[in-house]
Amino acid sequence: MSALQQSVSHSSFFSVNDFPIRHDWKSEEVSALFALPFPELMFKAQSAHRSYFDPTKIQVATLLSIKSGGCPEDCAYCPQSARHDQKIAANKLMAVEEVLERARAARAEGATRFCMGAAWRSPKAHDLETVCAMIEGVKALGLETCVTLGMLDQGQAQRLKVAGLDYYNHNLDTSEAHYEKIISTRTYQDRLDTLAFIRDAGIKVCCGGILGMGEETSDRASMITTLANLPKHPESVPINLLIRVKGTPLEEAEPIRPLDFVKTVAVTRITMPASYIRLAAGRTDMGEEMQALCYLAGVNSIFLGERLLTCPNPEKSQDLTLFKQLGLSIAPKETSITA
Ligand code: SAM
Ligand code: DTB
Ligand code: SF4
Repeated sequence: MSALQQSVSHSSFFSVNDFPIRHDWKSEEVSALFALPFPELMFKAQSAHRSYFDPTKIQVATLLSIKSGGCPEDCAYCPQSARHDQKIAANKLMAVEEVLERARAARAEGATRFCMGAAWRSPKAHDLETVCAMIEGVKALGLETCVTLGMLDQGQAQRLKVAGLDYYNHNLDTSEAHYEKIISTRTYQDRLDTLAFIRDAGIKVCCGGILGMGEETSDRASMITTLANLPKHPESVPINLLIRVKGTPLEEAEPIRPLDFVKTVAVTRITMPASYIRLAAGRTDMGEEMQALCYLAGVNSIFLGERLLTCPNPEKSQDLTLFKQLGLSIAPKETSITA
């Protein structure tokens, strides 16, 4: 038993040996998890969660949009695309010192990871250098760094590693089959290539998707199977609930049923037991009960702070009140066996 496991004081009937890290998931097997009776699914997910983590500890990250709007891509969910009606106004890349000021404030509020997002198809060379200066400055404050800048080539991934980047966020967003209904300006394979460059450069991977974009259960199973069968599981898996932003092609999308969302979290937890699962966008449309069920199903990370990139997030005080009600607390850095 590792020192970390010995230090975990929560009760668990299971150990990591009961939930080995696997990369050979069959899509029928993942679909069968979705079909389990809800109590069985939740028991399995909680058992997996407790084998690797203290279920009372929630990692918190802060998100900052360092360059908003004017994006040339056509992602149907995104208010930052220049191709949709009522788009977000395009602005310039923030100055390094302004970003560091925001990072200092986030650190003072208890964040351990600072994530910076830019509405780009892929970064231009001079912009990448500015982002590298931001990464160096944020790291010097003692925070973990994460950026999401769009597609990368091998050299760009290596440059970010040299700057000291900890995590890169790049989502698959949905299944390969459903993908063509959502984005036409880059392919699923483009995304997988970027993920491979990030991994090969030695940067930790943050990769997940969005639920509620008109996909079927089989699409959710397929996306999870692809993620779980990557050569290494993403260290962070953000599960976003679609924010149906006015003026985007998905503004009228049929919402996912709340329990189907919870089930998807549970299947993600079972198949990638050692990864952080982040309940990312869309929490302003969830009640406390749904968020509590997500924590029970294996969520152990959220964005804290009243803004995501361009959309609202719950008030910090609201999240802390819910934590108190549920007996949850903010996790210190690096509490998983693999992260
Ligand atoms: N431009 C970069 C890219 O696409 O990789 C980085 C920023 S992009 C906004 C990051 C992620 O935010 C997307 O991959 C998507 O999963 C999520 N996202 C964007 N708009 C969303 C929405 N309306 N609802 C939920 N998630 C959303
Ligand atoms: C992720 O999967 N979700 C975050 C983060 N990665 C960068 C972004 C959510 C964005 C929600 C829409 C907005 O605020 O513009
Ligand atoms: Fe651009 Fe990223 Fe939004 Fe797609 S998700 S339109 S790439 S900012």
